[in-house]
Parts: sequence; C-alpha cells; structure tokens
Amino acid sequence: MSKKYQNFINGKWTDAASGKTFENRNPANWNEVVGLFPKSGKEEVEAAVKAARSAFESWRLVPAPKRGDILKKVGDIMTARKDEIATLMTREMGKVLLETRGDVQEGIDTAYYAASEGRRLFGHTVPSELPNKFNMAIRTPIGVAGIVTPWNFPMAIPTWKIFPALLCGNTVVFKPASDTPATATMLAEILMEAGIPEGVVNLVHGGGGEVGMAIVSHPEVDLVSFTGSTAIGKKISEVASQTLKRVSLELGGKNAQIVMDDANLSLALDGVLWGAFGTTGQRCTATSRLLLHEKVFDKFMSMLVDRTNKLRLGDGLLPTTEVGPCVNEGQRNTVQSYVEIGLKEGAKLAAGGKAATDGDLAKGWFHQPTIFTEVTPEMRIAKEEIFGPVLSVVRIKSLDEGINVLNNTIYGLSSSIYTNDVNAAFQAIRDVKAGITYINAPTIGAEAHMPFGGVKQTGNGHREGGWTVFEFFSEWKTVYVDYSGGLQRAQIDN
Ligand code: UN1
Repeated sequence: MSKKYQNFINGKWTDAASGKTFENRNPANWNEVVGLFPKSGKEEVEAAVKAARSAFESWRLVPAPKRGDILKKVGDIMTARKDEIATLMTREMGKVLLETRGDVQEGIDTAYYAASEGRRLFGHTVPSELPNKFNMAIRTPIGVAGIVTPWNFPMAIPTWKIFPALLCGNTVVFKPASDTPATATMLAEILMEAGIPEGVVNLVHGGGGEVGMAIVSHPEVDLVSFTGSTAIGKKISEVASQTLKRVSLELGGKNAQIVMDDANLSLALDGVLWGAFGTTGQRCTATSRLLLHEKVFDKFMSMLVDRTNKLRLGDGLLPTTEVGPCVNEGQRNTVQSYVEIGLKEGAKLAAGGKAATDGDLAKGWFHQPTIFTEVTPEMRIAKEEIFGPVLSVVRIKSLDEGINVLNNTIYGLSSSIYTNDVNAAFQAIRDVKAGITYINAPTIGAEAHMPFGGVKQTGNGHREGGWTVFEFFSEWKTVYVDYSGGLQRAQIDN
C-alpha cells in the first residue's frame, strides 16, 4: 500500500474534497510509488486562503525576532532530519543523495539567515526638512503570500520563499510541484513542529492549472513568488496583473561557461562537468553552453568527452551514482527532442545522445550525458533552455566573441568564465548580461545569503536570497512624526 499524504490547511491534515488523488513515482524506478497525494482544486485553495487571511491578523503582530526564533527551530529540526529528508527527495525526484543533502543544507542556511534577520529587518530614519519633526520608513508585512515552486530544488526553493515571507510577517499558501509533494509535506510538518501557528502556512497539493492558477488569481492573495519556466511565468504575470499583485518570478536560463586559452584547463573541466551534468542538468543555473577558445579547443574537448563518458548513471541512492535520471517521462522526451533538433540543425554529437536503458536503468527516465559540438550561436540548442544533461559547445576566437555569444539568448541567469587574466575577468563582470557571474567557478552553486536572480526573460527584476529578498516580502511604510505642536506645511513658502 502506498503512503497516503494530505493537504495541510488551517493546522489540519485533510484530503481533497473530491477524494481524488494523484501518484508520485520514483523516476529511477517507475515501479515504486512514493505516495498518493490529494488532487486539489479551487475549493481547497479557497479554504487555505481564508485560513491564511485570518491567521495574518495575529501573525503580523508577533515581533519579528520571535518569528525568527521559530525559524531557528525549523533550521534545527531540518538539521536533525537532513538524511531522512534527502533520502525521500532522492526517491521522489532522482538527484543523487550528495545533492539532495545539499538541497536540504540550502534550506537550513536559509532558515538561520532568516532567523537572524528577525533582529535586523532594518528601516531608515531620515532628517526632516522641518524643525521638530521625525521621519522614518519602516518595513511592514503585506498579507497572504502565494508560493508556487518547482521540483528541481524541492526543499531549497520553497524555503527561499516561505522563510523570508514568514519572517516579514506574511502568511503563506504553498503549492509545491506535483513531482515533489512528499518533500514539501515534510517541510510543512517541520514548520508545524517548530511552532508556526495554525493557518500561518497552508499546503495545497495538485496541478499548476488548478491549484496554482487558483492561488495566482485569488483576490485575497497579495503577492506571488514563483520559480519555473518562462512560459508559465508569463502566464502568471498576466493573471496576477488582474488583481495588481506583487509578483516575483525566477524563470529560465541558458547559462554559459567561457573557457579562455589561458585558463587552468583541469579546473575548467571539473567546473563544466559539475555545472552541466550535476542534477542531471536540471537546474535553472545549469551550464548549458560551453564557449571554448579555439586555441585549447581540441585538447579540452578530448578531456571533456573522456570524463563525460565515464560518468556513472544510476539510482541516486547508490553511493556510486554520479548522475541520476530525468525527473519524469515528459522531461526525458524534451531532452530527446532537443537531441533531434540539434542533429537537424547540423550540430555533431561528441558524447551521449540517447536514452540510457542498460540493465536497471531501463526502469527509469535516464538519459546519457550528451555533448554537441559544431554548434553555432544561432542554433536552437545554443539559445533555448533544455533542462537536461545536454551541453552545447561553441568555438570562440576571443573574449569579445565569447561575451557576445554568451549574451545571445533571451535569458540571463548565471554565467562563468575561466581565465587567469584579471583584465578579462573584470571585462566579463562588466559586460556579461546575467544576474550572477562566476570567475573560475561553475555556473551552479549560489549561496543562500547572496542575491539570486536574473536579467532579461529570466525574471522580472526581483531577487531571492540574501538581504534583497526581504524587499519583496515587505512593504515600506513612511512615517512622519511632527512634535512641533503647530501645523507645519512642507514645501509651502512661509
Ligand atoms: C535552481 O536551479 O532553480 O545556484 C536553483 C544553484 C543552486 C540553486 C539553483 N544553489 O545552482
């Protein structure tokens, strides 16, 4: 019998009103059902929003340091349960245990960072232009936050959003990806155990079309934070604009690593392997393009192909596995269709190119780590997000050409350059159009206490992580205190 999971609304675990459920299967072994989850819809969203709205009235009055204390406890419980969460996460979405542990760690870091912010959450005091008058701007809670998250970072990304939302005094309606509802449920359990009051965090399982859109269109939801594809992000932006919600979007990427001719090649090699094939390429920060200087092209390619062909695919729970499966059938189909597109466009396969079906791999959604060469900047495989283990290699002649090619996409999330030339590094920092630039490090691996987000169609200008996320989840209130005892008129000539 598969484990049956529930929604968490107003402090109670409940089924969907319809009684309907959906299954979640292990992508490394599709015979294993991880759990059955409530297939919710409008009705459950309605109940969750109502609970969040009413809980807001008391949660907003809890002092921020006290809200932070609860998040500190959340971090402690996550630390104690790190392996248990990571194991469940690997079973439900496939990435290797080393990485699911990292995903939980990112959540722990976010909890402690948010907890400490409870004792800062600074405002400003500013001199008034009038005598005997005091001016300040303070941060205030906004209301109900709708949180809609993807499956590739099932713990880290929800925590990036939920913890700062709570710390700022908002309440939450949370819809996790339907590929990773079990990890999300564990997060809700932990929040409850740490002492988050009833109704402050509500979890509703189900599809994006039903549950996600019901949250985004709900007039009582004040802000929405979403991570996912650019196509869905545009839809969310459209729907949310009808009620003028504040919306934070973290969307697609087509991240590139430049390798210059003076680079430390073995360092650059480790970087591109980790960036391109870590998490099976299923990160919005994944290295999807390698822009390789012609002077080191042949040498680097032979090192890269050799190491790529040795990567061990398998169940992420096995300690020997380096690359897990794609998350589901649809995702592997997308990867396969991009391999066909690349071949049709005239690119050549240097490694991989096929679904991996040897032995035990046959019962999972595995795909070989794949490398295309002879890729030109205008090809679709050089411009579109694939979200799988596919790396497109473009030959470059100079730094300027590398930066131009790097910028030749609608996205702008992460970027990387390997060089030992400080001038080249600083030119890249200045000219690369991306929210994140790494020097001599891969495109993946952002730290929780730094701003995270991208330019162009990767987002809409907000940043998660770091001190910047608290901007999104709080509203400025400007306060003037006039203690002169008389009417003082600003801007009026006396
Ligand atoms: C994502 O893929 O959406 O920087 C987030 C990184 C991780 C987060 C990735 N810390 O790769």
